[in-house]
Amino acid sequence: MALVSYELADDIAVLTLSRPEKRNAMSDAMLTDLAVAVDRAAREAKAAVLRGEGKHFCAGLDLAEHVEKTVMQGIAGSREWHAVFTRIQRGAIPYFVALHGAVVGGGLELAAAAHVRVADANTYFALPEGQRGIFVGGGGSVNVSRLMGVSRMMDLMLTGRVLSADEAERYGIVNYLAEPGGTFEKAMELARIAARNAPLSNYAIINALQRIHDSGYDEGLFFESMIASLTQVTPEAHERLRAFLEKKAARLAIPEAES
Ligand code: 1HE
Repeated sequence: MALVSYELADDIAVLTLSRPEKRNAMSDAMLTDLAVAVDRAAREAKAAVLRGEGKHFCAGLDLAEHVEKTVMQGIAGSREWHAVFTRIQRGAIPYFVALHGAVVGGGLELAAAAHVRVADANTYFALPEGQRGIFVGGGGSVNVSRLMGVSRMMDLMLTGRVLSADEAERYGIVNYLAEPGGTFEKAMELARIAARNAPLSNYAIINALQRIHDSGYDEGLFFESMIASLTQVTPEAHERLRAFLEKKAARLAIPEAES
């Protein structure tokens, strides 16, 4: 049985970490199953939702598999996480992650590789690598620090502090706080919205923005102009721009002002 189950619902791939008895701890076999599901989603879906079965999203690296490893085995394992998570982060479609319960260690690294994170009040976050005598290895030093900042990440790793969902929202980890138990529905709603975008726009958003941010000012602007032009010349863009001018496009959903 796959440790990551896969369903396709109206162009949305739903990937579920399915090892609840071990709190969805990421074993080598589960990482392999995740890669298979991610590659399938890239072929057939327009957006994806990632979630965890049971009480928690993910308890991080399967520590049972990592008691005795050589340095080279450790490096190879970490590079495998990077390879799979990169297929999410810089792949073909946007990922919305529905969080609940523990989002710990490698679980937070996985959530940080997705594009939009939804949590509820019962979700909590931690990086207990220091307590376990190890270090982040699933891209966290790059991706988690980008979201929350290096100083906050150091604090979490040094102290093992557990962040609440509210704090995680303030830290830039959480994009949306849903009703308790409602993170999957919220993530699906967001994925359906994104799936209606032009695929090339979505591809540019998930692949170009971070690269531009990482590059110099001049290179960033140059790169942006190329992508802007590339998206504009597609028939899909012509059709969408014309629909707006002919007043056939959906209007912006402007939030009502609070009285
Ligand atoms: C595990 C793991 C795991 C649970 N590897 N087996 N991650 C951590 O340091 C977090 C470790 N886990 C926990 O702190 C807790 O399990 C939770 C707070 C997430 C959940 O608590 P709870 O009470 O719901 O579950 P539990 O009773 O602690 O665990 C249930 C079973 O899952 C139990 O196994 P059992 O055979 O005794 O039933 C646990 O041993 C097992 N389990 N978490 C292996 N992580 C790429 S580098 C990334 C580096 C990291 O991720 S470091 C952080 C690792």
